Amino acid sequence: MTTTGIGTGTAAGDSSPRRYPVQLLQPDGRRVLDREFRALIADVDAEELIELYADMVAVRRLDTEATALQRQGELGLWTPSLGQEAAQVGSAHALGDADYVFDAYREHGVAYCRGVDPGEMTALWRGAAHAGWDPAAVNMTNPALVVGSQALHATGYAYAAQLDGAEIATVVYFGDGATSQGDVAEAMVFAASWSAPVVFVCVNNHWAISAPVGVQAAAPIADRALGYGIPAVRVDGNDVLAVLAVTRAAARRAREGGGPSFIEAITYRMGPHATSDDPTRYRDSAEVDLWAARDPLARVLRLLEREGLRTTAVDDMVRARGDAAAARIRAVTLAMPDPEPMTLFEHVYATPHAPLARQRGEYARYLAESQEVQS
Ligand SMILES: Cc1ncc(C[n+]2csc(CCOP(=O)(O)OP(=O)(O)O)c2C)c(N)n1
Ligand SMILES: [Mg+2]
Repeated sequence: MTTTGIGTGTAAGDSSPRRYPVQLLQPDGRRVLDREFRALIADVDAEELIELYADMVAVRRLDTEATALQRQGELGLWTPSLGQEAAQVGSAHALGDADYVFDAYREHGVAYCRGVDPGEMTALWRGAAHAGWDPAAVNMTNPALVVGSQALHATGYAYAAQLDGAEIATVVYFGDGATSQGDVAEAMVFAASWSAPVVFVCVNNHWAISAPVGVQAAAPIADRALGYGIPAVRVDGNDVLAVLAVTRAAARRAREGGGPSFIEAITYRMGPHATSDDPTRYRDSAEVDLWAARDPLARVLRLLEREGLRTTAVDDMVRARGDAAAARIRAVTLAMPDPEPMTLFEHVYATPHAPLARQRGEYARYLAESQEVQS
């Protein structure tokens, strides 16, 4: 039996995941020669490394731009992904088009890598639509704002895919705080019992709004998965290569009928929980500084420099990709038409729904009255 589980071990009887997270790239850009996991990224050549870096930079740029759009009054809310780019880009690069992603509300980087147009990411946060993109076009759901609910949706989807004979992985992202939700626990019970091909990616960014991870878990979160009979691994979530490696292993396991896996990606939310939050009220700046030194983008750049891959052409390409993402998200957001207020009630239920019909009537009367007052 292995201690890391994913890829080689079976679930039942595995001892706990190894305590230290898998790491293939140190903060100073030096590679870690981990025997078990480096083999999983042996094919990642110079071109792919540069791609990973360019995507991470683009994701940071579009996230910064969206945060600015919110500050300028163009979005109601935004959930920054600053600091979590490696966890998102590394895991997304491990997936194929046929795989399916269920996200929470911070996975803008995963969406970008799935091919979601940056311009489609803001409709929800502007209040201009119930959803921003067509999930079927990219095999990725729109953000789930009910914490942990997507773990159940993903497990059901994975189980259905298995019944259909589809050899795909279904990947679900949720936070450290979400692991305290019954939905996540129930999803893991179901996934283990039915051997559903789902990859649980717990993005442990150390905070659930103002609650530190220590109040969600007295022991490593990954340990919990073993209690359900699901192999688990902890990974340095700021290391794009390590995240790519462990997600590849878990996704392959799912596609090959090996059942569920659990990944705990240890990272840090560098920004506020959302643009409505002020983290200086509950966390120490020394902690933020500590994590700034582990910046996921800086370490890939150092690797590129160490391996002689950073050229002016690479810098130009990376900058251009970031600029394009930022320009796109801004232009589409500003051009987004305000919806007709009554369309709020459309596409909520497929069948007639009495309470919704009552609310629609009340809102129509309210709009009519407010128009009379204005005229
Ligand atoms: C069921 C439910 N309970 C509470 C909330 C309010 N809420 C929104 S985000 C959040 C914290 C979630 O933290 P975590 O799972 O660690 O994800 P992160 O925001 O750090 O990415 C809470 C409590 C909610 N949206 N849904
Ligand atoms: Mg969190």
